[in-house]
Amino acid sequence: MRRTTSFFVLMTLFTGANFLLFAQGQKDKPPADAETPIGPKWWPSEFGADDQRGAANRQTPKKVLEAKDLIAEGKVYQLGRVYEAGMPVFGKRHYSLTIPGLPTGKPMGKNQLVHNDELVSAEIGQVGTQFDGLGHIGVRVGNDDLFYNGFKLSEFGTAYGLEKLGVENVGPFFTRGVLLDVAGLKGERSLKAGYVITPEDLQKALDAANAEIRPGDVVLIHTGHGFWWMKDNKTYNEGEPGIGMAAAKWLTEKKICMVGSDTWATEAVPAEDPDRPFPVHQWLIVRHGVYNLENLDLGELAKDKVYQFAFVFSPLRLKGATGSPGNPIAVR
Ligand code: UVW
Repeated sequence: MRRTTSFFVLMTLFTGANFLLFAQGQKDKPPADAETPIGPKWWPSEFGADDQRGAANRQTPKKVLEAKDLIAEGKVYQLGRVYEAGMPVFGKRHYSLTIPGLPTGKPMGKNQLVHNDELVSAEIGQVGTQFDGLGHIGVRVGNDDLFYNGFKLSEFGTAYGLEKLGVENVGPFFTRGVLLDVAGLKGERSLKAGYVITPEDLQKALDAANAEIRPGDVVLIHTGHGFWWMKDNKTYNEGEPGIGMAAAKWLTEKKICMVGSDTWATEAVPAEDPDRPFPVHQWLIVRHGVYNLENLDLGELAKDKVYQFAFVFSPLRLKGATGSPGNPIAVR
């Protein structure tokens, strides 16, 4: 009798635990009758039905002055990676720089001036340190690919660039930056690939930094995964630690303008739900117009425990492009 009772108690606990795990996995999934594969429609944007700048609208003169107040020593940190052949890239993207002719321009005039020009071929906004613009990520809904503000790719996409949401619309960022050192918090050099950073991790890192996040800030997340960049590109590319959906929601509730990380996607890979790749990209970029800055070098900032700083980055004004390369800086 006692054995039978224990069996039922165990079965009940097992079923209950399974249900909880299932419920946890399901909670971020849109219901089967949702309007789109990522839930209810997300437009018009809070910045207006015609808006093309998303959270860049949170860049104001006030943010510049708040950022200026964080500069105490004048020390500048370069957060951009070197663009070079052989750097890790996503999928079949490529990067090549050549200098045809060498010198490209043969001697000119009595002063015999020579010059070199490089020819770069790459998915220029989507390799190396890269700023994901609002034309980068969308959602297929029926026969349409819908982007930020519900704009349809069929109406703004051309073979020579995007006629809406191009990165030339974004403008510069000069704002408060906050570093959340989750690797440091966990006492690890680098978090494991697939580790899903939670809101609790972010809150603890924020508390440890004795910092706060304000609307219009840029939040950079140090996972330590950048350690592998150009040391072991296979490991770097195979997967990565990063934020999950709950942490993404935590960030967008704070009305930040951009999140970035020392990884190639900022979000956990493999994703929490294997049937839903890169859901955080869609949450940030498509639904909220919040930008994503990838493949950053955050090692020095983390080593020096610089948790609040002035963040400066001006995406290249590449008309119709999906993103921008560049060298963002942190100044303290
Ligand atoms: C994709 O484009 C899927 O990823 P990323 O923005 O990380 O390059």
